Amino acid sequence: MNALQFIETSIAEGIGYIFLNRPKQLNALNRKMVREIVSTMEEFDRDPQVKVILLSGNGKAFSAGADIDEMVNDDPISMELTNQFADWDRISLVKKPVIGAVKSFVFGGGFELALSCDFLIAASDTQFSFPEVTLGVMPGAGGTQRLTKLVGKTKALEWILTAERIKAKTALQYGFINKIVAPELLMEESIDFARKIAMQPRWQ
Ligand code: DAK
Repeated sequence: MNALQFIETSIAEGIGYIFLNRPKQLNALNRKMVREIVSTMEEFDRDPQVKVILLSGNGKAFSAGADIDEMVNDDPISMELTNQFADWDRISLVKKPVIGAVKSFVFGGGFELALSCDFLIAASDTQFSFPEVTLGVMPGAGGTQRLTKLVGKTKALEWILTAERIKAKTALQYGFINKIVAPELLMEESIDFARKIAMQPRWQ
């Protein structure tokens, strides 16, 4: 594995862990971090030791979205050409189940990343939002389609065009998360959930 700068990874009891690791920036996603997340997921997908992948964030928040400092000199054309979020499509090719354990801010690219997971377990303080519209752009990593598929066009369009902060309870009501847990139990409950999946018999 190449040296990882912006995420922490480990493997234990069939679970491959990925922790976003820019806590001071609320795990804002820079381009290198995105590449690290995707390549680690692909490595875990190939690794027979790993049965299930658990993705979370160090510090207070899951992720406050794309790194605004990195985007500040971008214009719409260069953003389109860089297309950093195209990498998210590679996550959907990962065959092993991916569980997202999310908390506090799950914004923008962080929300897109969460929606790329197969399961979401959310701390009760979680807020999901697409603030892109307040910056004059649209979610660019498939989140518009993933959210629409999960909750239908009516609510998805409303949330995307208003940047509303969606509380965990509302997310559960609309069925795009699996469960809500107390913040202090997020990892414990997520690991329990991951173990249930990891222990099932399977090929390989
Ligand atoms: N990027 C960089 N730094 C961030 C950040 C971000 N997204 N979010 C927070 N931080 C940093 C803050 O600057 C602050 O740093 P220091 O001042 O301490 O050095 C630190 O994290 C703590 O943040 P706050 O002091 O603001 O913490 P609060 O609890 O008061 O507020 C907040 C938390 C999440 C409400 C607030 O930080 C916030 O509003 N953050 C920005 C959220 C946001 O707008 N995220 C970006 C969404 S847009 C596309 C390409 C890209 C995109 C779309 C399309 N195409 C190619 C089509 C865009 C995607 C997005 O994700």
